[in-house]
Amino acid sequence: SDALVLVSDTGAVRTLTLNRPQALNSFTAEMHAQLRHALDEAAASASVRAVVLTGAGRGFCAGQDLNDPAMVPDVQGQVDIGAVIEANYRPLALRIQAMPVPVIAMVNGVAAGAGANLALGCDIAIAARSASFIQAFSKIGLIPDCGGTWLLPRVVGRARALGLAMTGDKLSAEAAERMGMIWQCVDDDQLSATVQALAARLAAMPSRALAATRRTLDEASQMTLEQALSLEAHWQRELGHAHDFREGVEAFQQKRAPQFKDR
Ligand code: T3D
Repeated sequence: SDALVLVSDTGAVRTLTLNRPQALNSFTAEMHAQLRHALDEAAASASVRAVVLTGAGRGFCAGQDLNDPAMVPDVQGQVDIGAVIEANYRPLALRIQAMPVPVIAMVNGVAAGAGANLALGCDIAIAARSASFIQAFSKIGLIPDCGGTWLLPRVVGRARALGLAMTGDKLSAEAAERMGMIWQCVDDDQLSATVQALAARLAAMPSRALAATRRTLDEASQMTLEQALSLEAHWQRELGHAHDFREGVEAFQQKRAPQFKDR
């Protein structure tokens, strides 16, 4: 297929596959545009209740395509990377944080630069044992982007964030699991089944509450306890008026499986 992002559904789980395997699924402007479109479509489809993001071939995503025309210096020898960031990486990171359903990164291979932070920005990252994570930015004179400066210290703490970002060293999936950077590392031949099973489980859960959980955790990390308690009260009030809460309690009382539908 010529598509740079492949879209496929299994039940309520939508899988988006970055599809430039010859360049380890590194980002061109066109792949960014297709991914934005695919995320918007998934967000707007009531039948989609979980999204899996993965890569075709042996890599997950190698970050910015360093051969993209946008990377070619102008006559002054300069590249406007700021424009690329504003046009492409900012909207991508914000879209993922705003998804109304859980987003799982299925890290099938190397995740470098913005590709690593794309994986970390998902709600849950599960990596194949042969996969790896590289904060490659420092090697080309940049800082972590695609939300990396915000995400990394939160997920691994300042010391490890700085160590990873300054050295640009490759971190194995096992080491990433040990330091709490990802949810789980699994054997390569178990990756797809593990992720699809988890995605199907999450798809059957109350989507609106899951999305509110992500949002509240992210916002509360900047707050005082009092502010976080107010934010919790706000969301519990909202969710308490919704179908899924009534359904969850009723199903518990009736000892049956709940049928959630809010999104
Ligand atoms: O606009 C901006 O620049 C700002 C945005 C910044 C965001 C960023 O993501 S900056 C960081 C950019 N990414 C990198 O610096 C990573 C570059 N890639 C690598 O260091 C290595 O490829 C890997 C460590 C990821 C994997 O190494 P390895 O040995 O497994 O594979 P390889 O042979 O290096 O790569 C395979 C092919 O993919 C190769 O092409 P070829 O020679 O077979 O035709 C390679 O050139 C290509 N490739 C890999 N990464 C990129 C890429 N092509 C373009 N851009 C890439 N980022």
